[in-house]
Amino acid sequence: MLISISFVALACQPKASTTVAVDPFQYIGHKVRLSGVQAKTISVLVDDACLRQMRAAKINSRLLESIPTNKIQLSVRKSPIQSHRIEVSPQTTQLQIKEWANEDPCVIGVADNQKATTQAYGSDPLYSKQSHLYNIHSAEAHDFFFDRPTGIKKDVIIAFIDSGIDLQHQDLRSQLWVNNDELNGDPGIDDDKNGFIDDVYGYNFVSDIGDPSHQTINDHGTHLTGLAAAAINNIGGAGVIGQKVKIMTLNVFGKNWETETVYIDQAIRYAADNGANVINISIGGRGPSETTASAIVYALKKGCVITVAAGNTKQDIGEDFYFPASYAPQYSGLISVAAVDASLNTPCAFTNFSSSAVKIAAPGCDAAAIKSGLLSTRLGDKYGYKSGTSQASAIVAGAAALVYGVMRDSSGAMVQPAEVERILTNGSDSRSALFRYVSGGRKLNLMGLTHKHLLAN
Ligand SMILES: [Ca+2]
Ligand SMILES: [Ca+2]
Repeated sequence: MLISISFVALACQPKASTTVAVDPFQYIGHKVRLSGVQAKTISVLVDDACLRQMRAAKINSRLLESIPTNKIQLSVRKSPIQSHRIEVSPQTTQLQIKEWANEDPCVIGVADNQKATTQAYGSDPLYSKQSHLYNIHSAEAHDFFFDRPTGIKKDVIIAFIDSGIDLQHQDLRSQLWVNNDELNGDPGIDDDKNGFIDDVYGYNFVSDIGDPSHQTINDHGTHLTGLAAAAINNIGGAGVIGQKVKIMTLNVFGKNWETETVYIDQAIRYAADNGANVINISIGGRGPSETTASAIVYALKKGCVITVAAGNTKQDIGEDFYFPASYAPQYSGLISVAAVDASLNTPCAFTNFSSSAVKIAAPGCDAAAIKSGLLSTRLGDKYGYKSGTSQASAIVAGAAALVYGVMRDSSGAMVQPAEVERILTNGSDSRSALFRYVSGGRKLNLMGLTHKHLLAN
């Protein structure tokens, strides 16, 4: 019995190292915690019992006079101390609030009334494992792109020129671009007369069929699509732009594991002609293709931003031509992307590089993750890890869509791809460890786009 009592007593003894939670106002003694920035509202901490006594004695509190009386519900709440909101006005300046707070016995303290954003962003169960989203400060930037009056209002269309997609994937189904004329039209007929039969969700240029689904187990396209645009706040993971986005799938591999540039050309022109705003090409090869360059120019002139993977062959693409990324310096709006580690911010071991021909870097591997990959959607309604400059490019495609959407919906003017490139690169971090790999050592940072006021407010 004694023993058990002593145990209980011991358990209740705070250890020497235990941290006691300290109320900043009660223990440190500074009543006023205002940063001095022009906040429109201030949070006032009030001792309700004190205020009740003051009121009973008909003593006025100068500070609390600025709060409507019915807003202060004395003694109905459990906590004897409550925060109240005061609006700063020409009559109630920060200086006055400071003075009044110091002289008022019922006011325990005043502090900035800070903005906070909903943490519902990234409520997707796999979100916490998507290190690349943390790396680019996706959650912090969410409010800027979606929750302000100047945020994105209409869907931005991203075309993926790739190996296809899992059209049934639960995290992608809601994100598909749909050609309604074909959806509601007749099978075997080119209902919208765009030159392609049954192109409901995109097209398969190799097999010449409307269905762009994967025809091999190479689910490269599904992984990239999820990185850029998986639906947010549902199941699975989230894309860089998880809402206000539609995915057009342009399959240029068909049943093969390799493709030819002619299919890429066709797909680029299809995207430009059928409303894509951003085109991602996470494909690479050795030689130049002037027909592809021509298609690129066509799409850029039609207002499409194009993101391309720098390649995974550890080469300097400013010295040795790599298709199509080495075209990037010639065309503003054609954005070549190298890969960095999402946890370490160092170049991924495989990444191509160039201080002149690579325009930006983004997460493409993660030393701390399974297979050093990034977590995204996979064929068969699954999720899994893959790495590559392909992945980095898809992430920049998502970021380009965010920038494009804000520019288009806040100005109403036609968005110039060169402007999107300028904003993405100027808003990026500059890292000296990346100077040899990327022009300016630039690494994608969505918060940089908001902090540097690159986009219209
Ligand atoms: Ca058609
Ligand atoms: Ca999701």
